[in-house]
Amino acid sequence: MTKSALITGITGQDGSYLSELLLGKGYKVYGLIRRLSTPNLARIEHILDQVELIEGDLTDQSSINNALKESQPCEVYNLAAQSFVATSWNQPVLTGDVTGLGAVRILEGVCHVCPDAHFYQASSSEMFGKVNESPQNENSRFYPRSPYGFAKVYAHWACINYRESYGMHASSGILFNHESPRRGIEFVTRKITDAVARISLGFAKELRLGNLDAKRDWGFAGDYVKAMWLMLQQKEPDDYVIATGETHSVGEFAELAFHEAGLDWKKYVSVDQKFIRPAEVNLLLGDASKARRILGWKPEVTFEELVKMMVREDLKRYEEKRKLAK
Ligand code: NAP
Ligand code: G4F
Repeated sequence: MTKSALITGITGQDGSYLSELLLGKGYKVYGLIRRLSTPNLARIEHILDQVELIEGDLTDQSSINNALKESQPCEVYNLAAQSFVATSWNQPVLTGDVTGLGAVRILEGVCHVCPDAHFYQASSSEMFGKVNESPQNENSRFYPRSPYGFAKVYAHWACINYRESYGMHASSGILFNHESPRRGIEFVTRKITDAVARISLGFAKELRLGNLDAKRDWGFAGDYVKAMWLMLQQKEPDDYVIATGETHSVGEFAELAFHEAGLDWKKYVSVDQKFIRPAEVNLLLGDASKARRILGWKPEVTFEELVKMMVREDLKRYEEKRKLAK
């Protein structure tokens, strides 16, 4: 029998990679999309004829219930969120509504409409925040440092609570930062690789960043969606840290990205106070040994390969733009 999956956040970075993965496995893929004045379908344009899109919003319970009724999914992946940490200080209530309560709305819907469906919650290493141990694993303390972080903690505990209260097959992936050429341009990795391409081709002269010393455990999004799927194939639901086990500073990322284009980063990068956050997560480093042991998951793309992949894709994009402009 053909398996079906509903993905919230299908138009986002992870939603697009997960759709490709599930289609490759023969799934019928449904995606929840919100109404926008201009559709945001660029990341799934190449598979639009293979997925079914259902209009709905994480802030609207009835549209979620309708999407679940229409898709009758075997698996539900809740990837939708206001996912940009910096914005969460400006829009804390919206972030709480979408990123926190949105998860509860989906859990409620699944619980009533399709209680046997396996559920995935996109939890985040931002929940560890001000870390008390390194590396962080599934038992490390949560100390969120932003409205995004505390909304994710709420959603994470909701997922555990629905599992324990109603026996739902609900799992959380505590994913550390994962990037790709499809990463939103506001996140630091893509902001850097986009700027490298623009500077290298003469479209820009400088790059302004915030905290260059913050350290992140950066992996490749294409590897991380495989872990999401693996979690829902297990007999028992559970929570898993997904990470590479390596950490690098923002400065190191910038140095390598500029180097890939033959440029010295120090000549172009400056610090702008505008990008310094009210509270910072200084260091993230994940221990994914549980995922390796139980799911058989491990990252395949290295940090260096990830940086190269992102720089090359951005260079290609701007080179094509330049050709078209001629
Ligand atoms: P992303 O690219 O920002 O995508 C977010 C998705 O959520 C988009 O499809 C967006 O739709 C949708 N969305 C936002 N508000 C919505 C609403 N009110 N109703 C319905 N959909 C809404 O995020 P991502 O990087 O793919 O991350 C996927 C999930 O993993 C997120 O929950 C994120 O918080 C979490 N996470 C990400 C990372 C990471 O490093 N990438 C790490 C840990 C956890 P539009 O296209 O219409 O805006
Ligand atoms: O790329 P970022 O904006 O990602 P952040 O805050 O780590 O959040 C991402 O990863 C989380 C997982 O840990 C996800 F849950 C979340 O949804 C999102 O995908 O910032 C990374 C670091 C921060 O320390 C930030 O202060 O880079 C630092 N940074 C320095 N200059 C900057 C900049 N970040 C951004 N976005 N822009 C800058 O100019």
